[in-house]
Amino acid sequence: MRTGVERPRRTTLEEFLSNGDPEIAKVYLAIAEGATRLAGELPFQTGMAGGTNSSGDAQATLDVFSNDLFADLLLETGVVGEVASEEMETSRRASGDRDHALSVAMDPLDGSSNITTNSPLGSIFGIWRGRLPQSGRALVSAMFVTYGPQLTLCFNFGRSVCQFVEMRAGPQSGEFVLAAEGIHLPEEPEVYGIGGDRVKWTPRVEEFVRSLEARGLRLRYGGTFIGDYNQVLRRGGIFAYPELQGKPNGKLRVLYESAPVSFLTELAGGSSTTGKGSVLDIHPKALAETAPCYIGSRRLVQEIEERFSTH
Ligand code: AFP
Repeated sequence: MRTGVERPRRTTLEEFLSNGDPEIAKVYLAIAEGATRLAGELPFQTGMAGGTNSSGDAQATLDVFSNDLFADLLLETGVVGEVASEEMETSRRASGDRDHALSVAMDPLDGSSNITTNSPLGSIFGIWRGRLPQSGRALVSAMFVTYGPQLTLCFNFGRSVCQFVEMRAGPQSGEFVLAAEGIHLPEEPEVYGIGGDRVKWTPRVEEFVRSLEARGLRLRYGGTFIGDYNQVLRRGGIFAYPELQGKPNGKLRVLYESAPVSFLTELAGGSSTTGKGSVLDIHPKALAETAPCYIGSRRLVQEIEERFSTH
């Protein structure tokens, strides 16, 4: 079918990255290749693998597939010395002395309980120089992938947060092309998404959420961090996986999930907190360490800290 609309050629990921750090470019391109291959596997891999990951979550076959796919592609770049993953107990390392190489911490498939329902999925990558674990402040770069109606990559290029989308038709079909750069998280909040069972929220979290509702923010929660967070990034508001009763450190892993996303959030003009200070200031002692996180529009994040300091 002809659309009748003139579609100008758009900047490809390779062209765009050729103006930046060549090592980071190799990592980003490896992730882009993995994302395309993983998206192609979605209709085929729908079962459970039978094992559990480092946090005790049941693994889907796609969790195992995506972990091996991205770990292999990243180590094959020759610039990555260590890959740590939510799906592995210990990190995988390249041979030789690679202490000053790049290290990548990843959640290769975020939201795997959404595979069977065809809801958005994600992948998250934090890139550091030197051995892991390190704090989010030491991040060099970060990227996340959304597998939704569109396959997108969101990452920092220097201090600019950019989005690329995979074309599925037309002369650039199969290529990632520039969709947005200099993304700014709107200060005026529109949406919120808070994880965990509401009955387990602490009174101060419950009170904060009630105040968001009273201000007319719209609830957006689908159970995939990246899908829910991406709405906050583009529409303004807050995503949280809060402290829970009996689970004061929440659920999300600092290295694999909350630090990379907090890093991109700050570059986009937003901020993050654990309730006491920025997620980026946590120095995790273990790869799979968790912490509560509240990420989004700067004013709401500051409000959380103010409310929690008196509560
Ligand atoms: P799964 O990968 O097991 O689906 O977990 C996804 C996740 O880590 C994160 O993406 C969500 O924000 C969070 O869990 C949802 O958890 P709750 O169901 O407890 O809200």
